[in-house]
Amino acid sequence: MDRSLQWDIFCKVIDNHGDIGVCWRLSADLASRGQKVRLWVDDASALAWMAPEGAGGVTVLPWTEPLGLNLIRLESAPCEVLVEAFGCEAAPEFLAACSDPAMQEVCRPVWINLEYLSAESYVERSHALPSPVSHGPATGWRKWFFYPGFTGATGGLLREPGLESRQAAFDPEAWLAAQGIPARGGEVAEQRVSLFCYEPPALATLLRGFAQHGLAGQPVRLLVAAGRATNAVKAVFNEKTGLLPFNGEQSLLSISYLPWLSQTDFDHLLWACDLNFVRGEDSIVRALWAGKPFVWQIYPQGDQAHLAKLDAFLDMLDAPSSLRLFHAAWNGQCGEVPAPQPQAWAASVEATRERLQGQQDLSTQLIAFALRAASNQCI
Ligand code: TRH
Repeated sequence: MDRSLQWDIFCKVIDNHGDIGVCWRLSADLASRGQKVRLWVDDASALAWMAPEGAGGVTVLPWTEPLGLNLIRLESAPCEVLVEAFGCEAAPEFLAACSDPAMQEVCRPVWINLEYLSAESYVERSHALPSPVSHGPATGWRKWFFYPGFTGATGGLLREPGLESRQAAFDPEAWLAAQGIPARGGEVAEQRVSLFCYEPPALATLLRGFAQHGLAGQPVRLLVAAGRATNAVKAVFNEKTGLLPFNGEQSLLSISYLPWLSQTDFDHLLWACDLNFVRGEDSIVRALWAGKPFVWQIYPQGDQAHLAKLDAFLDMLDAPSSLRLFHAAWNGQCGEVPAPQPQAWAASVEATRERLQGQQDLSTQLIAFALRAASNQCI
């Protein structure tokens, strides 16, 4: 890219880790491509484990109300691209400062609303559309709606340069040993399964199945993510329904509980496993890039809108019927929980990954879009 822009990304943490997860990944990716990024976030606590080393070129600032002294930063480096993540509305005093000729003498920033990820068809129709702003200090400006997505007519997916070569050079055994995870021993090699989920109703059945039958007959090492996934698994074992059948010595299931990992190590986890259970918006994309069979627990919405989103995603994946059936059970749409069949699921994941790798990634598209729009705004 030929010009470095000053980006201001606004992020409100609603719940879980997807908001800050996506915003951090985007900020770090933009900065690695020579862009300057200020990330304004109302709760940065998760960054302590997600990105303990920070990233050169990214300044994290507290999104307090009002924004206070940090606004002064605009004087020396005016905002050129304003990104509101997931429909959050940037602070009005920030907009006021951007429209104040004393602070922002160059030109008004390109204003982008970065939307949620979906494979639904409305995404192509809505991507990159402008909307006039009709109230507040920025009345008369334009806001652009930028949709990530899975086709060439969308904004694409976050994919850092060099991701593929890092994955090709990755040594899973060394990484797992460094995490204190026992090597695949025994006569029959263990299948490694990662688990990042909310509280799926099918969890107890899945665990029982692993304990009794393993995964395709092989023993299972379950690597459980910190937080809700760990609590959900422990809750299954703590149930007062009596001893669960998989507590016996014959169990084919071994469990390792993980600490919070950095985003980089979270990728390593997905690369090291034979089957990945992921959830939400960011980890589904990482599971795609990992290229291993996966199951997605979609973030549930009150109006059930997530079910159409899940269907569209499975269509995009060209998922075989056993994978669709498993998703229905895992996302609480039906009671019967079939056994996971990663071997039958691998081909659709690999084909999708290859197709998506041929698509322009989100940061490349965002930068090109912002540069184009910025040159028009200054005319
Ligand atoms: O945490 P999530 O469920 O976030 C959700 C969803 O994004 C949902 O769509 C959104 O509407 C809601 O937030 C507000 O799942 P997600 O999106 O995968 O985010 C988790 C992030 O945490 C991701 O960036 C990976 C990161 N992570 C680590 O870095 N280390 C870890 O150990 C774990 C478990 C996760």
